[in-house]
Amino acid sequence: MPDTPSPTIHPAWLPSSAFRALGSRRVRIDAAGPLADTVRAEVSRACSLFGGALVTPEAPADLILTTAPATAPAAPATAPAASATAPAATLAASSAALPGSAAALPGSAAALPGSAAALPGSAAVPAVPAFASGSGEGYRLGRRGAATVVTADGPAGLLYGMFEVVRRGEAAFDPALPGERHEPAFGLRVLDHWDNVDVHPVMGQVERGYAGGSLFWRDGRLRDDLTRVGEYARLLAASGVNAVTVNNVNVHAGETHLLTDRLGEVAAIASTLRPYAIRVHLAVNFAAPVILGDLPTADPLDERVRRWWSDTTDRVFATIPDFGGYLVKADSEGQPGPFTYGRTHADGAGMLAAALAPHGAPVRWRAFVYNHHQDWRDRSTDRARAAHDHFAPLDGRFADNVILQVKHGPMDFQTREPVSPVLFAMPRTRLALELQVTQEYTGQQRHLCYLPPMWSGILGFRATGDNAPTLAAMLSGAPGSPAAAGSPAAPGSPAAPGLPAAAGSPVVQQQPAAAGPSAAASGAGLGGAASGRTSGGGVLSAVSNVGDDPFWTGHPLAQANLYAVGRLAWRPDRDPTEILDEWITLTFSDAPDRLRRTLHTLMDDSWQTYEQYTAPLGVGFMVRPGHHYGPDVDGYEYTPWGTYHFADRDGVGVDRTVATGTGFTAQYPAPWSDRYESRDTCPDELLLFFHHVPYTHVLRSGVTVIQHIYDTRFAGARRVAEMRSQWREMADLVDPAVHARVTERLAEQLRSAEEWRDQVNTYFYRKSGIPDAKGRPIH
Ligand code: GCV
Repeated sequence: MPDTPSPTIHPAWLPSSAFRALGSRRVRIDAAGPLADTVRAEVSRACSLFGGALVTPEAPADLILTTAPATAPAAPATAPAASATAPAATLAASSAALPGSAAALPGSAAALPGSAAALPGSAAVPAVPAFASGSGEGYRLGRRGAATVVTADGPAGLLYGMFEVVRRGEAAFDPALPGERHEPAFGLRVLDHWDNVDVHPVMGQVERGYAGGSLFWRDGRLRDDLTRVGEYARLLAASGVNAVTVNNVNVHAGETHLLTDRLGEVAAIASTLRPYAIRVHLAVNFAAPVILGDLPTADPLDERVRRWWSDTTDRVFATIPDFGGYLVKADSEGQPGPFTYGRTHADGAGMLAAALAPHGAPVRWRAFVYNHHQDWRDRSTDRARAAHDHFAPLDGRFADNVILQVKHGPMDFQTREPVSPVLFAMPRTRLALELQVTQEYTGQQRHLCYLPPMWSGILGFRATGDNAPTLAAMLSGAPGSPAAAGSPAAPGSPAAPGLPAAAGSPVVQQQPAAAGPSAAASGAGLGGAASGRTSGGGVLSAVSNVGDDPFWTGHPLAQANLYAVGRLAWRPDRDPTEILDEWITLTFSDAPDRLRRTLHTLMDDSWQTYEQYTAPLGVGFMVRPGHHYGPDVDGYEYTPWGTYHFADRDGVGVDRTVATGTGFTAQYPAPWSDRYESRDTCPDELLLFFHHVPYTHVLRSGVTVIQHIYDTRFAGARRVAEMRSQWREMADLVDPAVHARVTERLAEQLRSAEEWRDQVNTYFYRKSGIPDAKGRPIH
């Protein structure tokens, strides 16, 4: 069936108007190669709209985009101003380094970053894994004479620097623009798509997708028209993402063939993404040698199986020379894995790592492994413990190009969870943090829920004490980075509304005072060292929230979540409110103050609002089984999935203490093991995650657990009603289509919030028999 023509596609954070400042200037591009061509095309499109011009090296320029010679020393902070009219050396970037060009990429392993030669056999982890690092992504931004100059480390940096100029608008041309060095904190910034090629009978085209069909696949095959994929690449590059996984981690039978006979479809996507420096990754089926290879086994230690993976991987790279790597979900929720053969996950991952190593590419191996055949009566089995129990003992046994990808919390992308202890338990293993942009448990893009405040708390968590490095610094291999120096909040923070920041809790350390849009990225000047950051290490992955919906994300305001992932991957210590502000400026260019203020009012605290009317105090789930939308307090309580809240007539919560519970608290290093162990020091917002407490337990806020449940449910639903009225007032300031879609979503959010309020309140009223102290109606 041919693709149906798409309705007008929303430009998201790249409307033409965002290019006004750049497009009205004289712009010189001193670089060559495919990515420079992309930049040239962007600039010339902008200039044709706004009257500027691409100029020759001899002509005066307002903006110079140039690629620094690889061997050149960093320009000093106080470099004497050079004439903007002086011809800069036109640098033909080395084709071997051009991620934008398949043709330019040699098949030879030696020429690819992170080639096998660079992979030490030892288990010790170098600070910056070469294969995780996009090459030449950094750039310097500053003034030279009368011109603004972007001096990029390489072709990708040129692209990122150009988008930085777009973001800054007129401010990029301020004669007082300070010199700044920009580099991504995370080298690999990847969006994982849980897109199925064949429409799955239960999960549909996109598993946990809330924005229509897949951008890539439709009814069992690659879409005919990949224009939209190209637009997506452009948006992602402008936010700072550099890789995309094109299929679901649950790799079904049809999708397994993408690795071999359907590889051409993946190559077509790769070609479409490449002009924006985005590489493709593929989720692969551990049992592929059996399904595709006519082998009787997928045993990772069997020579035939290893050869099959090695030959197959060689063919992948022969077809897609800049292929990014594999992603694997093994022995999890029914997926095949090494346990079938009595092998470990280090054995399984090691087999794929060996196949990928000659090509300098990694396998991301997911740590989401747990028993989904539990019995709620068995209190000794705790799903929260599972990833640590499985993987921590394997630390040091993973090959050097294995990246263990860990969900941010120990359960499953709940609205509030502590940070997964696996992230601190494996110092000799490369680890990736996995976030979920698609709002599976956070309102499914029908509810407005701006997630970066949650992500900032995770990235800023200091596992071994208040002065320890942040998680972001640990993962990005930059303990001395600005990310390590100032932290936003820790897990369980910012404090949930109604809960004060507790003394001795992980809650809230302020951003460094100077954390303006460019503060931490700014060094004392232009020098790379001045930034204080060793960049390029580490991996930040996130499950995409995009589909073929005209607004990309179903809820137009959910675009902000997608935008923010890339921005946080560059600067994990950015204030989420600033990122939101930046997104507003781009998306609603020329937004009057009234609109900007209202968007902040609606979005800044929307995650906490969502938390207020859904499952309380970190206990999680309470959603309808299967699709996970809407309330069902006991929906998962007696199922085998291990997601229990254990509410009874006396109390609620999961006892995960060492003293009397599952012992999960011991998986954390001190001081968190101790803080979580005690009810007195456990942050209130995570209390029910770690403790089973009576309804009359008094929180730090001074109210009882039961009263907190009532108060926050009422407050959350009331807040959504206010949000709806506030948005109504914006009708004259917003594109009618956007206004209508958000209006419709807010109506559903209010209906759902009231349903949550009533179901949760009535459930706990009936269990506890304790009435609301304020006498409000409980339905
Ligand atoms: C892709 C949760 C989701 C599943 C998802 C799984 C995972 O369990 O509900 O849809 O599967 O996480 O992350 O693998």
